[in-house]
Amino acid sequence: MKPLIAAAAFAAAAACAAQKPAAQKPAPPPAPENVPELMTASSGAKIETAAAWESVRAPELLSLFAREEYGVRPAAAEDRSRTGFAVVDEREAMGGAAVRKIVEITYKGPCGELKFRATAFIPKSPRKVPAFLLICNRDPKENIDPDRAAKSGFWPAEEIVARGYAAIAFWNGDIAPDDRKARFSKGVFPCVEAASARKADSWAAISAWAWGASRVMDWIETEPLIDGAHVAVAGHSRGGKTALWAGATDRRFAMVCSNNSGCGGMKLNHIRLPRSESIAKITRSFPHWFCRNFSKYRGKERTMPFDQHELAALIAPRLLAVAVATEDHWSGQAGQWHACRLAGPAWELYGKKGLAADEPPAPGAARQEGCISYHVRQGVHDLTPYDWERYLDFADLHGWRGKQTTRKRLEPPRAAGRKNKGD
Ligand code: GTR
Repeated sequence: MKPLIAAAAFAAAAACAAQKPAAQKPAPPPAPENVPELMTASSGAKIETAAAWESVRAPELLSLFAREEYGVRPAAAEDRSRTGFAVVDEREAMGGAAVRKIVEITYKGPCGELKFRATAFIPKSPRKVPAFLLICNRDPKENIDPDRAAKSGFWPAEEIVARGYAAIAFWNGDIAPDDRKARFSKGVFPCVEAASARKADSWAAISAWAWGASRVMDWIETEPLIDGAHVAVAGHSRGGKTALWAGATDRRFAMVCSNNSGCGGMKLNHIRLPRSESIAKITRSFPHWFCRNFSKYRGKERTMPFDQHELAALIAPRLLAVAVATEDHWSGQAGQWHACRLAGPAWELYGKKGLAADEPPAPGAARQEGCISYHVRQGVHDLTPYDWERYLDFADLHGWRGKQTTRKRLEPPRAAGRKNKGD
């Protein structure tokens, strides 16, 4: 550009900028409306103690979410005697910083058999280590490569290991395809029952993926290098919805990390957030994620009898870490904040605090003093090393590395193919 033209262009741009109104503070998000009462049982009884929560309210909420949203798992899927596992490969990895174990999990269902694998990088340590289990919903070759030829910020396994935690991952597609066309004809579903047996409340993909996380946990519990009492289940987006359901249905997970989980995850429905995903949109685009019953609530977000703060409450008194991103409006950030806030009374029954703040933290900051960690990342819908750092900080803050039980000695890696106890 010639200097004269450049100067003219600059002057025009400056004039334009001068005409623009001063940047306005975004309007505060709307308040939730008509939110179902967390601490009132369906009988009308008020829930005032942890005992009443555990014997009455939590079980009824769990069955409500199963029947109306994620689907009920058939008894044959829950039958632990049908699952076995074997460490099929074990070797030193990450330049000697970790032991890598590849575990093959076998489920022998009434109608067929499913095999899938999980990869674990376990830091070398004189003590058992806490762990993060990622439900990976992205391309496994690029994101959870067991050989580490491909590395991704979605699962920074080296960094997780360097912080003293085992990094474990499996691919959701190995359990049930994330494919609306295949629906329930592949993966674990046909191993359990015939498609003709499906009902309006039958389990769907999110429930199947969460089931996969629990089967990996079956192995983790027996693994001598890992502290099974300190295992977090983590997931992003559809994986975040899955991590929440895994934590609600399986209390062995001591922490749930819900990353940008949005609608059907941590987003409250009883709030008007027009830029975010609705139940109508999600059930039309992803009919294979939820049970058929969930479609009943299309357009009924503000009147439906349950909501996602009650799902968050099912994690109490354990740890829950929720992350949103500034540009991820589709996930309804304000709805995620309110769901966490409204879940607080469940932790209070145990003399604990849920969120330790009255307002969402500024982008780049995290609130982690309570049992619910909440952070806002600058940027788009994603799971990044920044998010992982916050999850690891939260576990550190709650003493996960200090709470390990001492192990006598670090066992040398076993030969490949050697079977584990649970086969
Ligand atoms: C979107 C979907 C969201 C979210 C996301 C993802 O298309 O609308 O609910 O789950 O996919 O999983 O990345």
